[in-house]
Amino acid sequence: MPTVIFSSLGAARSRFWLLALIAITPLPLRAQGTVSGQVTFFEPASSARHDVANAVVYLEPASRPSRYDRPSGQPAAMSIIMRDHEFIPHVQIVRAGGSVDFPNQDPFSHNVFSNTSLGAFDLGLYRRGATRASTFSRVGVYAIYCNIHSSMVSFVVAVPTKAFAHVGADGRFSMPDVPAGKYVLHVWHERTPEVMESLDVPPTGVRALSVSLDTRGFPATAHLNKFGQPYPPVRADRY
Ligand SMILES: [Cu+2]
Repeated sequence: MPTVIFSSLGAARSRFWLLALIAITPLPLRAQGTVSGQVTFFEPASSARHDVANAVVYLEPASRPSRYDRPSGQPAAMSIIMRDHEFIPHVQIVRAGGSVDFPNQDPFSHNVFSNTSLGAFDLGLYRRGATRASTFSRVGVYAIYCNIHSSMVSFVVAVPTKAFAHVGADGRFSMPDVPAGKYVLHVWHERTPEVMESLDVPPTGVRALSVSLDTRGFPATAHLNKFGQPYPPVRADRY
């Protein structure tokens, strides 16, 4: 009865794989809920900039990072494209330790550098079609510029958690599947000091958080080039 033998072997194998699958499937350690809310600016209407979508929110675990917060598997490939003399997107979020590609899609050369104390880097000057990458090991905000074009500005926000979100154009944000626990809520925007608030997340999550960012003290100063000098005046005959 070879057929019977084979089918029972097959059934046994199926059971084995089913049990193996159950054994390796990570079960949620804690109940998870959504943390959502709204970011608004506290600023005079006359100078309102309507750039709340450049804000970033994330939840830093108040104690040691849990299994939930540790990076697992291949990190997502993040990019900031250089096109039309701009870094796109203006703000990118990456898990700390992850890297970001900077492809140049303009028909002329760009540079990518950061002078941040978190980890300064300079990717050099490179042409259309070329891509270089940088790794963002430490948690924090990295201001990134091009040494040729002073108008090119972007920010990489390296976060220590899976719970992060870009804020929408209406100021709303939502972070799903956040395990219950104690966190520090970080809200960052380039025109304000970073806001940090303790937040207890119950198993049902937290809705309708409200965060107001005070942009009134924002110093509108020009950034320096990679040598720490002011940019030379732009010449019309040069890219
Ligand atoms: Cu450039």
